[in-house]
Amino acid sequence: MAEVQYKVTGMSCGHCEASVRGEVSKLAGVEDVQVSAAAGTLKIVSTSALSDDAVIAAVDEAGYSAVRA
Ligand SMILES: [Cu+2]
Repeated sequence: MAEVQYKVTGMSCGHCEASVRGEVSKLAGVEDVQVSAAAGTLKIVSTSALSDDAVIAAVDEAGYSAVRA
C-alpha cells in the first residue's frame, strides 16, 4: 500500500470534493481517497505507487490544481 498527499487549490465545497474524489478514484490501484476542501488536501491510498502526473491530470480534469504535499 502506498499513501500520498497533495495540496489542491480552488476547491470550496462538497461538490468540489466529490469531483476530485470521482476523478482520482478512476486511477488504477486507488483504494481510498480523502479530500478536504477546507484544508485543500487530497490523500490517496493505493495498492501501488501512483505517478504524480496521473494524479495531477485527474485533479485537473475535475477543474482544480494539485501539487505533491
Ligand atoms: Cu465546490
